[in-house]
Amino acid sequence: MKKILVANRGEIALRVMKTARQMGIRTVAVFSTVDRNAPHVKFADEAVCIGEAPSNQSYLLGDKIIEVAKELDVDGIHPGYGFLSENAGFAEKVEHNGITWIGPGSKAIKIMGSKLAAKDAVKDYDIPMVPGIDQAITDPEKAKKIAAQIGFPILIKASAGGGGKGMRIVEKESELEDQMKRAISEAESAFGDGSVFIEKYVGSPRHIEIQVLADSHDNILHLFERECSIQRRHQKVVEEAPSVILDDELRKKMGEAAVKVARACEYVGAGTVEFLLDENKNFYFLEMNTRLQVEHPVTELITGIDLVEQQIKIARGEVLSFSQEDLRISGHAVELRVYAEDPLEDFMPSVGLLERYRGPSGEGVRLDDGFEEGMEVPIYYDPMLAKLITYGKTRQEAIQRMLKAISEYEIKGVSTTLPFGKFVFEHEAFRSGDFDTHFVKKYYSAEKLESQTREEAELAALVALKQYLQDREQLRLPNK
Ligand code: MV4
Repeated sequence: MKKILVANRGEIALRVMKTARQMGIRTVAVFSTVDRNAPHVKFADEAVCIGEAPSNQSYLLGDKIIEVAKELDVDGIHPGYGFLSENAGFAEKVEHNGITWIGPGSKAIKIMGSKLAAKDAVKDYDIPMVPGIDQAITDPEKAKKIAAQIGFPILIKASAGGGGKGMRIVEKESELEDQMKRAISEAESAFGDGSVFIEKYVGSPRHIEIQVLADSHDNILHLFERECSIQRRHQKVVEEAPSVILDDELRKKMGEAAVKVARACEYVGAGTVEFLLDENKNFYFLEMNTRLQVEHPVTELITGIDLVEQQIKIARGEVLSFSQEDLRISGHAVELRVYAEDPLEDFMPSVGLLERYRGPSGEGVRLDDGFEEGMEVPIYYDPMLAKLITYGKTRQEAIQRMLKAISEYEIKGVSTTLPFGKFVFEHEAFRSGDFDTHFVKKYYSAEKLESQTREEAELAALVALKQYLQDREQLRLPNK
């Protein structure tokens, strides 16, 4: 493989190209008109404009991207995350055009794109699932019978849904029929597929996901877990590895279950198997993400494995060069997603000019970003500016380094979630490890952040005043 096209933008496009270059592979960027001066375009060996700013006129134009790849004699296409990364049709077309798809087979993408198909695929593999049904349901009377069996509250989910879209909690039977009708029509209009199903609602779960790697020679490994419970409206904000809640025994069990899920869909490449973990540490398979995830760096830091390098090697048909026994967790990593959003204004996107942009650096600090000072943050794409990742020998050290890095990060011109990140990493519930997916809803408010910031400013002013008075004493400055 001599040349790779990265069908993406921002930090992940850069991230992929950096590994490709290290491997001696040439890189091709594609870009939209607003991204013409973006870092991923400057970094690439070659770059081609593929259209206007809106994604559906550029980064989602699969045929156009394949055309560019063929013109430039590209050997492989890496899709990053989002955009075309989980589009089975695109993966297929890439391969049909004689280009290597750096991702899983289209069959696995298709299966995991449907929650019901995923349940069906794994049903003979002895994988724990939330009590519920594995068939689409439309008849409210039948739904009532099933709900009575599994017990309220229940959750109605859309088979084609993802990221929490189309989910409805039903507390009691009298609400069921109405909620089901709404769920079906919502799923119909949002995904063009009205299939919904029912599960027992797990009230206070943690969200734990397992990284897997599978080569095309039937070897499947797991690279342990990531704790992703700190999220806001299904948008992850803080991730870490390992999770404080797993012991070696549970880690092994969940890792083995994840490997079975990958086996069930004949997975090849890097993938993530999502689980819910309830208060009694029972785990349940939720879904599988058939792409490289945003939060992959925390896994890289604790395992020492470059996941993009592995993706490329697997796509080249190589055999994994290590086994499960070779893998160890070393140290602890935490990640903060830095969004151009205002945490004091209900996380409203805050686009504009990056008047000042200086990232932190130092021991145990990794910054994956795709912006530079003087750049405009475009309104057309995800508002994530950067991922700040810190590593330490212990969780405590990783968190300390994170707080220091947050304080050194200089961003002016747009509001960011940096102060929100500081709130999370300083919070007692986070530090003690006693939290679930309701952390943000339960503990965070703009008022709290504001008063915390005000108190700190007052304290800083007092410290400065004290120092000033002390200095004046010691210097014996003339008073009048
Ligand atoms: C659940 C659940 C509770 N019980 N399923 C949300 C996104 C989708 N991937 C699955 N999700 C959930 N499924 C049952 N049976 C709670 C969630 C959920 C959640 C899961 C992971 C991370 C954050 C979440 C936030 C709210 C709800």
